[in-house]
Amino acid sequence: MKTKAAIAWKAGQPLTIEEVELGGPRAGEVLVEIKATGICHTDYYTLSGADPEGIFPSILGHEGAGVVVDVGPDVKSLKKNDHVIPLYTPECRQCKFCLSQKTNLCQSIRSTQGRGLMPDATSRFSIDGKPIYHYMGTSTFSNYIVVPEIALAKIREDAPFDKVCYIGCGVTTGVGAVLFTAKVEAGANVVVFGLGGIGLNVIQAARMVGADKIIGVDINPAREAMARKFGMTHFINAKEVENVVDAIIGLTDGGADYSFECIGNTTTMRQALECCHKGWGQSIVIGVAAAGQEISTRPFQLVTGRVWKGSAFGGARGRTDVPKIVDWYMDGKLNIDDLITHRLPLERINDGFDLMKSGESIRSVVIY
Ligand code: NAD
Ligand code: DAO
Ligand code: ZN
Repeated sequence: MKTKAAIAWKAGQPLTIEEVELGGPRAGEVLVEIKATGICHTDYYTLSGADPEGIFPSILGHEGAGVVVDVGPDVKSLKKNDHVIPLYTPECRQCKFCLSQKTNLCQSIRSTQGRGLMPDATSRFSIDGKPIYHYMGTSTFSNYIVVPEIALAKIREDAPFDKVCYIGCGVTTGVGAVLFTAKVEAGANVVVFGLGGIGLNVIQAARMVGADKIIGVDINPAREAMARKFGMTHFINAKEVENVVDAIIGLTDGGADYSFECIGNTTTMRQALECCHKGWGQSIVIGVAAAGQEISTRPFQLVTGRVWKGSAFGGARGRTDVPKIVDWYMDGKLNIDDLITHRLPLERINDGFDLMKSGESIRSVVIY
């Protein structure tokens, strides 16, 4: 069949809208009509050329929601017309990683996904017979996609696609980091570095679990009002204080119980660790730093009880946890609507990237 998609031909070039040939679902695969997709910082990271795993030409996008159109042989858990969110972190429930119950990093299709291919090592997308590569196993900048069954979360049918698509990455990454990775408890002091599409979701989850102080750090003062609306109690403009770590220690009687780095900057990663309370403070790295960068701190920071952790997709097991997060949104426990600042047709997807780069948008959503 044919599908309309935004193609990334080369790093650093705008996407172009094209008609693409899409092969049908094979064994264990599902054809999905994408109804809406968010544009995330990570799509920009790959498009910019900074991502060592970036492959071109490809169809980017990993934050979508849509409807099952067809299923291939052996698909058991999904049927035509089911509503789904594609998962860049699948959940096979059979691999060593899934069975460990210690991680959400299912590895069953990791090697082919990282090469822009389906599990049988071929691409379903082509133009004039030449392959166009998949991205993060999702490629939601295409109106129709083929995805392995294990990379789809089935969600309730009354959830609006143009809102819950954001659960495909940003919401789950921020909320999950608080609930599943850090397991923040009521009364804790929390610090969030970076008040963008991820950091604001960390803030709303910290409020949801009953955190005491929720301190936001950013260099963009325009982010303060939105962050306060989501639960931030104190704001630090990193450009206006002499020492961010000292400012946080002063506000928290010795340091944060939990900090979250939601920028992707190795300097703020160090600050996020060192602002944690001696003896127990935990710092969670969410931001993705540019290829080749390294983090550092004095080892005594760890000897004296601070803990450095990372979180991918919020530690969420996609098929199990994403439907629950959709329920929390539908029950009014999470605010997604106010974070979606712009809505665009696919033809204007490059404007969405510009809005992100200028800091004007929190989330732009493409509606098919
Ligand atoms: P964003 O651009 O929306 O937000 C980043 C925020 O950081 C902005 O408000 C910006 O003003 C602020 N900022 C930039 N430099 C700063 C500095 N030096 N000090 C303080 N604030 C600063 O980005 P986002 O969509 O929220 O993504 C944040 C990071 O999370 C990115 O690196 C992204 O790739 C990563 N990410 C990780 C995962 C994961 O699973 N770990 C998932 C999605 C995104
Ligand atoms: O299992 O080795 C692996 C890779 C897991 C990918 C997790 C990606 C999380 C960070 C990238 C940001 C996604 C938008
Ligand atoms: Zn697995």
